[in-house]
Amino acid sequence: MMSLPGEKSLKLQNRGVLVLGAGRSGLAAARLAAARGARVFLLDSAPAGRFADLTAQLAREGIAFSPGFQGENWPGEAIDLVVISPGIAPDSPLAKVALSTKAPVQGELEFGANCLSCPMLAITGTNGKTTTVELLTECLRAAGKRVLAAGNIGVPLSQVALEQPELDYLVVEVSSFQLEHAETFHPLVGVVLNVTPDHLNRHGTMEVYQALKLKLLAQIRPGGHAVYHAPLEPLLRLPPEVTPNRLWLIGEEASPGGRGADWLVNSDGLAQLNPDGSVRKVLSRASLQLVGNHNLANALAVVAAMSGIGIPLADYQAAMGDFHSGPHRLQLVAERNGVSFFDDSKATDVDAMKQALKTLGPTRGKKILLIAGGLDKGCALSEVKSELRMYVKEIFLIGECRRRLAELWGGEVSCRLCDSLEEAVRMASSSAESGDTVLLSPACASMDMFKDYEERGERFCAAVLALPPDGGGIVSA
Ligand code: UMA
Repeated sequence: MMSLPGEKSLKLQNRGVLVLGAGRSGLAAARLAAARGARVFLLDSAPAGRFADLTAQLAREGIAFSPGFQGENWPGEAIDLVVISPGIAPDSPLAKVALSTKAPVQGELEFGANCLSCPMLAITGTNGKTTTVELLTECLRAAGKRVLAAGNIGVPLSQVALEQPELDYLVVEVSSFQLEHAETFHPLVGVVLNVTPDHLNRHGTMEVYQALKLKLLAQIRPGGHAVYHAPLEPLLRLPPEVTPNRLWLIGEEASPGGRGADWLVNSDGLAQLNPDGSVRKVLSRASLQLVGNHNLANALAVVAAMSGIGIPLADYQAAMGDFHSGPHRLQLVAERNGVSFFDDSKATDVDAMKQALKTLGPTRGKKILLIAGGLDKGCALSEVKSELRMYVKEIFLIGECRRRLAELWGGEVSCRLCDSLEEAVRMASSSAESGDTVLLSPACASMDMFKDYEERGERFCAAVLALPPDGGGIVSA
């Protein structure tokens, strides 16, 4: 019997495939395995009622679905491969079911990738992944390449494999959850933008989280390119025949391991550092719509990745210049009586909040009224104290961890507790004076009060637009 993992085109005919989790990834993986002739079993621990007509629909597709599965052992037929959804934590009962089968386990991303033949450009990092994936996809498209974005951005790789579009490249957003099971995922280009504390409630320690992120670079295929934030260099061991592309950002002090970088964000914009130490300007800040050094670092990663695969800047420069980051990422929602309202609901960890304060703060002074809080993901929430002290006038706290945040941050800036996001918007707006900025940048997950960060951002925008117009009224951005 051949071994399944790692084969580029998995032969699944008549194999027993157990798929864990019936969300977007699990459903796509189950359908892909079924389409390739496997006997497919799909488990989910959520109650059957949540899946309405799905069980009958899946049965018609030849997939045996068991919702409400609460066991820790697989009681059924022989299994050759387990495919696990990213949301299933290693200590959960369903992960134990995987072990009980004794079959190899692949993450959904890995499984989907093994059923695809196009080269993959994979991007991970704590913050900026989605923006970078979108920007790289746009730039490739502008350069005439057939390309799609997939992975953590919302489209499972199994779905792409099922639809088999003709592609020159697939740009893949990769999360730390997906990297837990990804041993046979070998991208052509791997990008690690940054690694700061996040998801520690799942991974336990920063060391585990960091090692997962860096695993992406260790798995780049020969002849490939590694793009990474230069200070990560001492922690890396790149495979032979992989070209390093180290990114260096303005304001960073010591050089990594005494060595230089290859690409820079400096005060002018994006630049390349030649081996002789000379600097070649690539793009000016003024030529980009993206704002903030963190976004310039994302653009720099794209330039490095494009250079790695041999696409010249001239082929995509206009697309890069026109690119705006997506909704809920430091987006100006409205201006009202001289007060600006920014939606940064995507900031679900403390580093993202720091970036928002560092982007808006220096030009606005200590004039930010910050709305923060939600579900604590185990981030080091005290690490933003100096930015709060420098740029924030008052904080309005929402969600499950609001009292703890008030204790942590109350020594730096005055904090007020709010019962809802709408109340926080009203309170911040009545405290604000002309020239101030009301910023939603929660540093926390949203699931205690909302479906996801998008719903939180939409509710923020609606609350801003519903504010009474007093005097000047609201000018929508
Ligand atoms: N489930 C169980 N048992 C468990 C946990 C979950 O049965 O112990 C079931 C749930 O009942 C549910 C299903 O598993 O029916 C959900 O699976 P999932 O959580 O893996 O979610 P998917 O819908 O498959 O979406 C996943 C990613 N979700 C997570 O990683 C949590 C999506 O990323 C991704 O877009 C999608 O695959 C396609 O690749 C979302 C995310 O929040 C955006 N990612 C995290 C982040 O960005 O911070 C990592």
